Amino acid sequence: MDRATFACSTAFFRDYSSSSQSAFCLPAGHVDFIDKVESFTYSDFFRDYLIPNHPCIFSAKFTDGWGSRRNWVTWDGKPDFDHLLQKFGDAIVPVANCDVKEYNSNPKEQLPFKEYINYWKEYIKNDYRSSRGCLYLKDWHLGRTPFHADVFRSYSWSANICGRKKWLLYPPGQEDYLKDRHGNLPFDVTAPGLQDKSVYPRYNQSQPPVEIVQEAGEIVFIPSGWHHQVYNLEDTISINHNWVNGCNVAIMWCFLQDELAAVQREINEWKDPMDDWHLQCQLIMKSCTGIDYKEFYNFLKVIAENRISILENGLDDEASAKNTPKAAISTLGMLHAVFDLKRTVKVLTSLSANEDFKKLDLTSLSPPPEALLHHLKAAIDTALL
Ligand SMILES: O=C(O)CCC(=O)C(=O)O
Ligand SMILES: [Fe+2]
Repeated sequence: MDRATFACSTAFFRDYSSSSQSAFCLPAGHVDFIDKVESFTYSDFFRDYLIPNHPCIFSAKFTDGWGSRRNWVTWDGKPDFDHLLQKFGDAIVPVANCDVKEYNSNPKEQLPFKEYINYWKEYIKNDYRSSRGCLYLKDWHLGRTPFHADVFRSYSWSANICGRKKWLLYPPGQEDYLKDRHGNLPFDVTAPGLQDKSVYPRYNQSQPPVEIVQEAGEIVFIPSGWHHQVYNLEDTISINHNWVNGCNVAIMWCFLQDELAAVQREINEWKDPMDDWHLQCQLIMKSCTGIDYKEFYNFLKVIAENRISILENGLDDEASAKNTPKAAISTLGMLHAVFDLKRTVKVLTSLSANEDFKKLDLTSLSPPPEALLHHLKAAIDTALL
């Protein structure tokens, strides 16, 4: 990260002290297309997309050198089943049935990859029909995914190795208009049922989604908290990755607070009779979202210690040779580490002061939050000297 980007990113959070970046709207429905690799830097991405939380699409030139684009795809742009079988045949993979709805998701089973590929070949031969329904290999995404925002409100990118996808994107906040009268999100945001005002009372106030058609080789960047629904328009293989950094860690923290509040509302009537109500709320939250407050503290700690060690010791040869997370953050530069640490201080301060967090048994946390905060602040001060 360069100095100018560090300065404007720090100013952004100072001036707006905002984690609800949804206020920064896109010009209606427009998504930037980034064509050239050479003239686009990580600092450009950070300043123009990560900080304002805006989506964008990277051209296929960005994935031209990827081994998967050469090796997993036939000359005419189709999945290379023989190659994939040879590479991954024995793997056991999670497969969802897109034709069956279970709560707001699809039921999943574990299948040998071989069996899945046999199914896929048959499905194509049979004109995209099967008595087994439309099966979806979750990590490589076949079919259509229900409407959702990504885990912990993280950022994600999704690269098409082959095939095409259609994305429907809603900026943060729009999902409120798409909820039914019980507060549940729809499974399919295009279903005619959403027009029924007695079920979806605020649907007519929602904006139409931002629509993207992602071609082979292109990468779509999905910002934090943008709800989306995805269709495979052809036989498609994609690689996706989710991540959190200093720009969206406060969004993650807000999300966790909202999740806990929802659990508390749900079991409010048990508050008095139960001694360990707060602990139970954390347990339920963990089973719904995958993380509780103490684990979130440890998550912040790992992020912080990794960056502090880079600021204090630089990058040792071993870490750089091993391609570790420490090496990755060091590639982004010292200023990125400082930026992330400053944002971590903000979130850690809020977590430490949070009443629900303070009610938990924090004796197992090492170091204790105050000590970690102190260490963080000292590392930032030294780095900025
Ligand atoms: O590519 C897809 O099918 C959907 C990917 C997605 O939205 C996700 O994995 O969160
Ligand atoms: Fe997603």
